[in-house]
Amino acid sequence: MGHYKSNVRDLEFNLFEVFNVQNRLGTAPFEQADEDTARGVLSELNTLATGPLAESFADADRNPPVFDPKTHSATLPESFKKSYKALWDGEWYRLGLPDELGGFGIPPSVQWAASELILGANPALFMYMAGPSFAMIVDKNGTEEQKRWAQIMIDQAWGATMVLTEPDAGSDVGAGRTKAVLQEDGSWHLDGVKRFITSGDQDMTENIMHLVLARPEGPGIEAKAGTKGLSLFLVPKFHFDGETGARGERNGAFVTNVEHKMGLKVSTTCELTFGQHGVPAKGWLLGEVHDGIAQMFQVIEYARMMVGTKAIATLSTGYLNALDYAKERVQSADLTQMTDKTAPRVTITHHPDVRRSLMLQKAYAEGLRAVYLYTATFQDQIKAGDGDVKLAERINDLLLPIVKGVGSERAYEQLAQSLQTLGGSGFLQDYPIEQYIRDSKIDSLYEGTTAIQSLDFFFRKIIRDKGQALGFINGEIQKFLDNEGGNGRLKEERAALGQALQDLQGILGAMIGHLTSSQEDVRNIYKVGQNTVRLLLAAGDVLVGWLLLRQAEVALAALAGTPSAKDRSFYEGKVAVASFFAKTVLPELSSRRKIAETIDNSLMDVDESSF
Ligand code: ST9
Ligand code: FAD
Repeated sequence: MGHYKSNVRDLEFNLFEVFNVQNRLGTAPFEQADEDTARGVLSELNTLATGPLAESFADADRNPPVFDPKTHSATLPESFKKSYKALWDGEWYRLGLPDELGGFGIPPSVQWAASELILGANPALFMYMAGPSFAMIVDKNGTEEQKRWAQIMIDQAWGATMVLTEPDAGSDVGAGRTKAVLQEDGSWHLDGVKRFITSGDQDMTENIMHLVLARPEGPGIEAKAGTKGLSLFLVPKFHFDGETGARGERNGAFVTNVEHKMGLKVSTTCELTFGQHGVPAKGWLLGEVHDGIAQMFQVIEYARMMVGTKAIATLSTGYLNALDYAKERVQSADLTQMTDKTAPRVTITHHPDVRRSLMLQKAYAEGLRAVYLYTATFQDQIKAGDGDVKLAERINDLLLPIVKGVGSERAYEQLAQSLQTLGGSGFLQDYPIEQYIRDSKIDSLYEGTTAIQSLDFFFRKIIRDKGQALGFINGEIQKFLDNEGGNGRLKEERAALGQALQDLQGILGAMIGHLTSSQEDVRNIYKVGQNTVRLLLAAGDVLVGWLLLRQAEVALAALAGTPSAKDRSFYEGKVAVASFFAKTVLPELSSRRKIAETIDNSLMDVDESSF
């Protein structure tokens, strides 16, 4: 048995019993796929993920890529290359592609469910497979010639990177200094150093297309500060024939370092130096327009969804590994017999605290899975073009920082609980959880740290949106609260959700008050800044609580029928976890609200020397 424990039953439950994505299947633009096709995709990919993809997970961690500074090249472990080949040969890169570029024609919700299987088994594989997805962005924004390049990127299985970060420009992308100087032939020469570039080099693909943000310089080009002064350039590792893709001379973008990291070691994190090794780093402006940050955000939106799904996938396998261990591990007597030294020893699942911890892991693993799949249903709507697409876009935008920010924070926190379930054994490399923790820490850092997600959530997705998307979600939760579904069995839980929703509104209300009052006293904005992560996590908990209760309602209806014994356990687990979360986590929002409402600026008054 490999390390990866998937949960296809829960994926299918979400897709076909809760969100009913089958209603869109079989009709344009998803006419190629029906429910059986979607189930078939999950089943086939699950076999691959739990087998050949998971196989190299530990080996590639213990034998990470080797960097040769003389040739500027990184060599990946053979075991990992074998897994990558299995993934590529199965043509799974087609999952996210539109029909015209050779996609499978399945909706995003099914794509992301399928992606969870790859991301849980061996996440770096997914990242190295970014070429076709990034080609999609090149195709969407590119000139006719660049659209042809996009097809070449897919057909010839190229790698691709997103290149924003510099030593002095991390969260603050607009501080980037790498420049691009216009040449007479219409191309650009890039000059500068980027760092932390994922998949910057590897020895699995013929070529790599770097999507690089740089500051354009040339006659008639107005220099603008910040992100709005950045343009997006296509910079290949090797020059190529624009018609056939045949590889030419080496371009002047060289990897000059590969970082040594805490986890996710097989994913190369590279320093990428442009135009400083005697060869010009030639690039081409994407779409011939200076609109770099907006174009790059098309990539970032995919990548943020991916990072959240990765974190949640890892938490799920962490929980399931912990659960299996707990069912086998015998230790101590039942608490009711604690004074009887001769009492039989029991499996640790009998101990209330182990149960508490396992149920909390289950709540976040399954609740957050529901959050990312719920988000993906709006991507389905956008792709299908039905209903109020503009609103669906706003809702997707609102939910992305929750998928990414809350997904990564809660996954890392709960994975520590998964490890704890194994006692000292969890600390050993005999079990995968220590690697899960190391590999998933990055998820709260890259693609915008949690603080950045929380600022995005409050300022852009709520305030700038004038609360339209939030109003929709609020309305959906309120509808659920007003509904009598669940045989009256979820009354207490509904009340807890209702209170949590009010508390969330209270947190937001306090922050809006502070924002408004900052017009009189600018320092009041600090009170907002102290609360943005609190708001993001609280919103995540309300969403998790609501979606778990929606699932419980579906489960209760199924239990009223004649489910199989296996399904009965599954559905009873759904009711139990929803109830547990509503009663033990949602009440915490009241104290978080109190903190938000009474916040002052004393924190900001503490002198740095007193920290
Ligand atoms: C990184 C990569 O960390 C890590 C992993 C790489 C893995 C690669 C592989 C991925 C594979 C994925 C494939 C998916 C496959 C799918 C297949 C499916 C099966 N939304 O607020 P302003 C734009 S990379 C949209 O003034 P500042 C917008 O154009 C490094 N757009 O910002 C806006 O203009 P306007 C990641 C947004 O103060 C303009 O920016 N680094 C959004 O100038 C300016 O906005 C980071 O993420 C948004 N949410 O700059 C940096 N926000 O307002 C984090 C902004 O007119 N830092 N725009 O619309 C930030 O995000 C900062 O907030 C900042 C601030 C840089 C945006
Ligand atoms: P900083 O921006 O210096 O942040 C330090 C701390 O300050 C953080 O806690 C942050 O939350 C906080 N902070 C900063 N600004 C604010 C603020 N305004 N308000 C509140 N708190 C704030 N980049 C790419 O371009 N391409 C890649 O492929 C890529 N892959 C990566 C892979 C790995 C393994 C790593 C480690 C990084 C990768 N990155 C990549 C870079 C990544 O996106 C950045 O590390 C990230 O955006 C944070 O930037 P920073 O590390 O400079 O931290």
